[in-house]
Amino acid sequence: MSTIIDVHAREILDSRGEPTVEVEVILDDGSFGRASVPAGASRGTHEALELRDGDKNRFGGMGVLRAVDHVETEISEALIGMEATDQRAIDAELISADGSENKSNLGANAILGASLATARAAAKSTGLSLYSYMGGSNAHLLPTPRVNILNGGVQRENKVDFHEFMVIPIGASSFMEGIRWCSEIHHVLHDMLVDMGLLYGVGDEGGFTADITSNDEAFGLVRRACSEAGYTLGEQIGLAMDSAAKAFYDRRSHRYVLAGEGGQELSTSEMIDYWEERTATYHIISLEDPLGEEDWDGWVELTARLGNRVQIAGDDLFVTDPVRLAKGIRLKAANAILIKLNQIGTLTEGMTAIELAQRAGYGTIISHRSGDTADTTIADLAVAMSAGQIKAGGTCRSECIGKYNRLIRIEDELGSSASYAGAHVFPQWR
Ligand code: 2PG
Ligand code: MG
Repeated sequence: MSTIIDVHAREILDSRGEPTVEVEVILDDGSFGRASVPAGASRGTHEALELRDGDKNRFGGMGVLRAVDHVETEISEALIGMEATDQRAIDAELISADGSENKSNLGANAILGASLATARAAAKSTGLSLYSYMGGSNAHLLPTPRVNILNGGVQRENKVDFHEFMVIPIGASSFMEGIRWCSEIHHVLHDMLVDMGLLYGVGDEGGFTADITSNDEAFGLVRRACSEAGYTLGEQIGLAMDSAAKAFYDRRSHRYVLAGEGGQELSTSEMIDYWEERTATYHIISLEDPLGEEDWDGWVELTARLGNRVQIAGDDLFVTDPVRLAKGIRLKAANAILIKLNQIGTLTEGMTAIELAQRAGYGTIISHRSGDTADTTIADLAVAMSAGQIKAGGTCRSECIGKYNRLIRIEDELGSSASYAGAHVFPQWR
């Protein structure tokens, strides 16, 4: 048993060079925990509030000094003296110190930093690896990664409507083998794009950005990269999409407007037809945010039509919120959820969302954000909760690689006790 004796915070930079919150927690036995908080760019409307200073003279208004100050005052006062291993009590205290619906008083960035730094200090104090501290002695399941390979959507410099094209090594026998396959495909796609004169560079999540003029061209390039790398689509590799449909949904006309389809404007049912066709043609085994975040009827229809063969994951739809997830479960909207701790603000609430999803038979995907840091907590969380899937960006850029490397180390540490989730977490597809 060790109590918190000190809580500190500072502003550091994230992978986009924007400021973010880093928190350090010290316990009376000398244990130390540090955590930093990521930031999204394509965000759900219902996410918890990320507190920014708005002072245009610093970081163009993106500074987080107010959040840092909240950690050093209100949060520190609330947590000092508390037992660090009592994570539920810690998080309950953080939620009550904030007192708002969406963490808007102290800021979800301040709160999450404190929540995770406490978990890290507590794990240190117990002498356990973070995943086994959070998940117990049976934590052994390495997640199947969904690895970003090509970017479009709001980050695009091209006509590709969809935010992320991902490859999933369903047929690998270990996490390490799976990540190797993805890295090989990444390099093949790189060379293809260079040869074709299409490469712009790498996007925020580690996938390539390229001079591509239609969505089908993008699907085709990814498919070709997989086969040129020597992998069979639908057997060894499945494709996954995060279309982040909010970005191309016109709220006034209720139409999906696709630049990469010659400007076509599709109704919800036509958008579902589109996904039905593309999932079959390109071996897409998982669709994330295929429809807008308030198109609940559309999600229900899509799940009824495709949900028996495709994983349908809500990110902006659910925003890691157990309340929105419960609505989805009731309506039979989607069959999987993205878990992003900063969408909800505490470790406990994130774990609650995971448990609720698992009890309802929904898949769980632990996810990074497009602005991230070297913090690798999500890798441990994926193993701790037997989540079965992780999304941490491409196989390049240190903030992405750090999470995959952490999983490589966990797999190594677990030795013969480790299992790889592989295709088992896609029951719809098998
Ligand atoms: C997503 C994420 C991560 P962002 O939409 O799933 O790729 O992007 O962090 O910008 O929301
Ligand atoms: Mg998403």
